[in-house]
Amino acid sequence: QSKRLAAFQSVTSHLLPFPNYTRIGIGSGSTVVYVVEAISTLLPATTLSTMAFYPTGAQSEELIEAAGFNLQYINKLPPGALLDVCFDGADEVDPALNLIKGGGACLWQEKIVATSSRKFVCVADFRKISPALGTQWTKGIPIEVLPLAANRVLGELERMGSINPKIRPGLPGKAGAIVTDNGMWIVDAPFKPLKVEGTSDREKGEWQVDELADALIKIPGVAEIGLFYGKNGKELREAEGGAQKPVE
Ligand code: DER
Repeated sequence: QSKRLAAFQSVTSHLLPFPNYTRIGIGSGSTVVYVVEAISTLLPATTLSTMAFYPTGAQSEELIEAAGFNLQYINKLPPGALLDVCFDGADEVDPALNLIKGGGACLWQEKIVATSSRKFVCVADFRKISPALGTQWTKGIPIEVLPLAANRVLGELERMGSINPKIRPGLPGKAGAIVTDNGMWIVDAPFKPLKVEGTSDREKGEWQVDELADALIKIPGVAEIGLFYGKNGKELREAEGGAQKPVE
């Protein structure tokens, strides 16, 4: 199982050798289930008892509790304090380790925890590797929006060249849109595959990843976007102690 192997490799490389780590971020999705299994399996109880685990949403919180780990919350951190490491999955990874995240609709808290960590470990098996974001993950860039503004955001996205952006519908049995852990909606915005290098051609709707990230976050009504470590990577590297780009 390639997700499980990737998870065990990541914990072996980025947590097992550092028993002095005390604050661990746990992402959302199916791969991170194996990360928690790997932590439970590989770390001795004495080490685990010295660690606190920080969730990125309801599923992540349940995972931490079910594993019997010490559950803590990011708002309890002293201002300026950082987590030692954060493990999370991704929907797509480009050659520069820019990520599309948000397939699980947890991107807002995921980005808060990821950018509050000294090191961000993206656990993604071969299926997520892509020559350009938007090539393999064609559902669109997940964007967390205020429900009131959702239609305004759709219009702005189309103006920016998004192809048929949509409000993410609820799952069977839930009429209406998906509601996130933060009471928001998700808009999925497909764009042409994103360039890592070069500049955008906005007329043609051909975007460079950092420039698109900067443009999307400015749309009124947008709370957070599911593009990680383009521009954010640069900001993270510059922030004191901020996480480097994803290491895996
Ligand atoms: O929503 C997210 O960003 C999650 O990390 C998720 O997309 C990862 O997906 P997975 O279930 O393939 O691990």
